[in-house]
Amino acid sequence: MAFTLPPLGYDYAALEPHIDARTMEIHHTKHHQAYVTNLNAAIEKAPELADKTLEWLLQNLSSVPEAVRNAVRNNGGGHWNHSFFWQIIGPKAGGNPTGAVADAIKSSCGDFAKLKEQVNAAGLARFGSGWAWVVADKGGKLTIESSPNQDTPISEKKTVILGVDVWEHAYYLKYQNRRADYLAAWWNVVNWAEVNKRFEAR
Ligand code: MN3
Repeated sequence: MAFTLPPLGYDYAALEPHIDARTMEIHHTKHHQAYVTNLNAAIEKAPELADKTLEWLLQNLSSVPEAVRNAVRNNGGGHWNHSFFWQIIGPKAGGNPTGAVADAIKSSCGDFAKLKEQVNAAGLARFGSGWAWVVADKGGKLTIESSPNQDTPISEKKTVILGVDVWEHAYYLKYQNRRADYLAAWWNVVNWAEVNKRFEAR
C-alpha cells in the first residue's frame, strides 16, 4: 500500500495573512508530495518494507536496508512531519493555549510567552533547514527541541505536540530571509485544540 498525500483540511488561502496561499499550495502539492513520491520510490526498491507503517519505518531505521535508509529517513520524516504540521495549524486559530496543555505550559515553561520564546529561539538557532518541536513525556513535562533536515522526534519514540517547519520553503515567498518574522506570525495559526488533543493522548 503506497503512501499518499493527505488533504490539507482547509483552503490554501485559509491561513492568510500569516502564511500566504501560494506558499501553502507549493508546500503541500510540491514539497510534501515530493516526500511521499520519493518515499514510495524507496519502498519499491526494498519490497520487504511494503507492509510497514510510516511510524515503524522511522522508529526502526537501523533495520531499513542501507541502500534506501537515507531516502526513508529524509522522505519518511518529511511525510510524517508535514502530515503532522498541517494538523496542528489551521484557520481561525492562534490565541492562547487551552485545556490541559495550557497547564503543562505553565508548569514546564513558566508561561506561554516563555514557551514561545524557547520555540522561536530553537527555530532561529537551527542552521539551514529543520524543525523546532515541543515534545511531551508521559508525566506531562514539555521539552523544546530542534532537528535538522526532516529528522523527527518520532524516530526516538517521543510524543510531539507542536512543531514548526523552519525550512525556507515554509516562509521564503512572503518573509524572504526573515525567519524571525515568520516564526512570530506562525503562532497566529496554531490549532490549540489539536495540540491539546495530542497532549492528552500522550
Ligand atoms: Mn516543509
